[in-house]
Amino acid sequence: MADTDTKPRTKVKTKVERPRLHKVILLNDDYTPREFVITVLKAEFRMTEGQAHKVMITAHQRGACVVAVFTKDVAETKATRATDAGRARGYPLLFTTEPEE
Ligand code: TYC
Repeated sequence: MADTDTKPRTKVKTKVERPRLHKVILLNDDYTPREFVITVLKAEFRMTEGQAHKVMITAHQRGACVVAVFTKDVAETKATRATDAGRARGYPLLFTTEPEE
């Protein structure tokens, strides 16, 4: 029977998935000064003046703009910090997060 011996054919396949990324979204409002929005984008998201201006204008014109994508924790922390920076100055500036895809 040596010729007919078979080995088990079951293989354990480990599946590793990348963590889903989350978008940070800047929402427009009628009260926060444009310059302040740019200041927050530069401070919290390490943007250049030019990048921050482009994102601010896009949110201003279209109502919202994706700022960047991060892991869930980082996205939520940055959105909260940026929103709080506006609130500390009495502005209704709002950053939200949502999963990508
Ligand atoms: N709409 C604001 C104004 O006219 C500026 C602004 C832009 C506020 C983008 C929020 O996400 C924003 N002063």
